[in-house]
Amino acid sequence: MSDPAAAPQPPAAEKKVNPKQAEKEARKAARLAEEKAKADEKAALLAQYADTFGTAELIQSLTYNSKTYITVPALSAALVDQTVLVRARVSTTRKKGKMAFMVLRDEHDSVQAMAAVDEKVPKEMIDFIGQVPCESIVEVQAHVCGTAQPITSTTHADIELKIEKIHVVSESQRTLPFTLEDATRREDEEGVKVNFDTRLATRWLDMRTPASNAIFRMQSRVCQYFRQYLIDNDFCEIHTPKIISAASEGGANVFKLGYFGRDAYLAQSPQLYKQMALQGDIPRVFEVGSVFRAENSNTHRHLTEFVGLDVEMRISEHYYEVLDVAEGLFNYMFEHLATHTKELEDICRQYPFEPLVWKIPEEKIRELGVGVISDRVEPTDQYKGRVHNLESRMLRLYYPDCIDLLNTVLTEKMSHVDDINTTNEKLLGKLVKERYGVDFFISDRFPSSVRPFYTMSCKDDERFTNSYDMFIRGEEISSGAQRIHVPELLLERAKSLQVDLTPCKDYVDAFRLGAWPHGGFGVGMERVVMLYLGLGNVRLVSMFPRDPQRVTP
Ligand code: AMO
Repeated sequence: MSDPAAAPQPPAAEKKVNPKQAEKEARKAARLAEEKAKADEKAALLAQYADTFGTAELIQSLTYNSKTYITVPALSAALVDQTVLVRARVSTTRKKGKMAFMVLRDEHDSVQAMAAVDEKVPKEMIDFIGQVPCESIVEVQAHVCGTAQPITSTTHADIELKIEKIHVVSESQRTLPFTLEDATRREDEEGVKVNFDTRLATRWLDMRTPASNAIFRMQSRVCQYFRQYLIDNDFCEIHTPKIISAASEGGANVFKLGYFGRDAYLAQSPQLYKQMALQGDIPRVFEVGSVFRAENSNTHRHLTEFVGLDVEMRISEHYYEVLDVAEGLFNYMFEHLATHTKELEDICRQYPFEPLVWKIPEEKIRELGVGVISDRVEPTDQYKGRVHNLESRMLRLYYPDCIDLLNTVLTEKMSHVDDINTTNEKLLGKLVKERYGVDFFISDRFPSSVRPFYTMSCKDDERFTNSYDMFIRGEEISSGAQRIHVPELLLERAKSLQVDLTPCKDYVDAFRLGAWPHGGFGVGMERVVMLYLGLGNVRLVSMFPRDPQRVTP
């Protein structure tokens, strides 16, 4: 067959030139050439100013300690008339005639920066400043000036920066997913509000709002004070595995993973391991670590991954020894958290809340006949309210008495061994606040039916256990108990609750080589932060929350 491509082609017809078309093309070419010339001229001009303004050279570890920076928070009137080098975020920028203004911010603080055309500042620099996208990071060399009138829109009211040089270190996208102004608005304020999912999708932007930023600083403090108090009280920090071979809390709420051809699970709590650690002769242990719960609970207080603050310790005689530590710990934590007034104000401005009351007023103790355990004063209070001592004054109520208190308002009365649901828990918190004036309380002697297999029963009544929960503003933040340290008793109790301990043989065996009597508790870190701050959703205090609907970002 012949190749059609190789076949001789007829000569191409002479192309007719359309004079109108040619003229149009020539005009276009001239326009493009003119534009290019202008761009080249501008580029040449900008290159000439490269040292004064423009895009900063990529930071790539070429120099080291070659410049001295000052942060926006560290600026002050003491620096007036000095030249400073600041790297900060651009909050706003605006050009006004031959002048340009910017608000630069970093952390809690902001400062006004300005430039005006003069012999050192070309008009091009004013244009440049006017078009830097908000949220970009810039590096500014500036002269610090005092202000004649206080500047009310920035935290530094008495100083202003006169920009000498400005370079963009990292330019922000011009369109933001939301404005910080909108995301800072209180629920009851007029104006646009930002949907919470939208905020979570760009958490790094949301965290630039004062309240969100302060929440994560408070979260850090909660962990810091937790650690500090326990270390000061002879506790030793431990790290238990998060990949384990059997469910730690029993039940079905456990994430299963493939593990080299067999099944493994994500730890639902460090429970079994913190107890085993004690049997290795460390008398008091604690852990701050991730905890995983495969609970399909789409509520304001459930996460599938949260931070567990866990404590376990030897006891000599009574689980009250653990509660005394818990009280000391929370008292220390709350007292120290209250000192962070700047953060608390930032949070309160967007999410108004009442400060937490965790100590019963002394007059209430006398008036109600609240018992004082350390002074062996028995309660005459109708609900047998007790405190450890007159200094700590944190309320303890037996579970059955909580039911009695609830029954004063419930139409459908509960029995002493019924489980208190979330709604009634809230109601109980309200009743306790009304009667005892506190937002924090401990309830002890929970019914056996609602506690895990490792919980020690009450000697006087097997229907109840040596266990407790702690509540803030009517919501659980912690639970714990005296544990069973006798293997046979542990197996017996597990059997009666239909929990198979075969996969936890090592745990049971840990009590066969001489076991210390012990107890402890586990605290949900996010719950503490949320409820201390009176917030309505645990996702506000979890930086990148994990719930049944969310595994990104
Ligand atoms: P518990 O299961 O009650 O007890 O958990 C202890 C505390 O952890 C918090 N918490 C949660 N926080 C966020 N999302 C969740 N899904 C979630 N589930 C629980 C609560 C709770 O009080 N091993 C025992 C503790 C112990 O006895 O030491 C345990 O894990 O604040």
